[in-house]
Amino acid sequence: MSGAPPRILTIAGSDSSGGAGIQADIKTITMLGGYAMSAITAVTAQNTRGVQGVEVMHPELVMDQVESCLGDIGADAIKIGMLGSPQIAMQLAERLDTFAGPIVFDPVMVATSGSELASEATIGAFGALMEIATIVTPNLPELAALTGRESIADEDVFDAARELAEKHDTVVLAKGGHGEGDEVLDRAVSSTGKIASFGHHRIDTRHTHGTGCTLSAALATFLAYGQPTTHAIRLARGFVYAAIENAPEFGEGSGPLGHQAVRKLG
Ligand code: PXL
Repeated sequence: MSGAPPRILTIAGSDSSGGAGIQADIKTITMLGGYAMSAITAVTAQNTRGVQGVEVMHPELVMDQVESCLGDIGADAIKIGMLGSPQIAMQLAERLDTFAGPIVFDPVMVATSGSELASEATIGAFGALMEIATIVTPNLPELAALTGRESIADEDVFDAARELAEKHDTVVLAKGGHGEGDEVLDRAVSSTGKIASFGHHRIDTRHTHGTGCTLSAALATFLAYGQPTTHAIRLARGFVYAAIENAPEFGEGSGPLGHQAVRKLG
């Protein structure tokens, strides 16, 4: 008999098309050998073209799901994605303040298809979650929004990430997928000023729906295994890269990744 798998709780929205959100998280965690649990914050009717409908869960039901998981099975790491409402964000920040394991917070604002997934009020509550997060994983537009910038020039990414890391005493992984050029460059900054860069060749594809969810879920899983942060980032990026390479090319818009086809990382 093998040892018990690491337990990962994902708190995120449901994507009916299976490419992002809870569905991407569960596929990722499972493919990496983890045990996946979920607390659903919102249900979206969605496909590769966009979001056709959203219903946000009552905060009490979100908290009940979290409690049901943590109070019985327990978790070695938590991933937080789409939040649905400022009430959900605030109640989670309060409840998870005492969680002992790593917390990965993906500050989701907009879907790859361009549909909005967080209101201004919800984004206003992100600060409380960054406070309790071990690592925050904004893409470039999210990093700009969280640091009060219109947009972000390549040479300002480290400064903006450092600003956020120091303010909330967390690690910020600024993802470069929305940047330009043949290389995707992700940059990490800790609150103590440690920096690291992670680059790989940009795959020319429209099938990137759920890349952010997949990265943060993989990161939570590797941290749950006890991997040090920079190595967990490296491994998580390898999983996303391989899942993009294996995308099934479904749908007419921004298609899902091929989580199920990943056999080896990188
Ligand atoms: O990748 C961001 C994201 C998060 N959560 C849900 C989503 C998406 C993107 O589509 O659908 C539910």
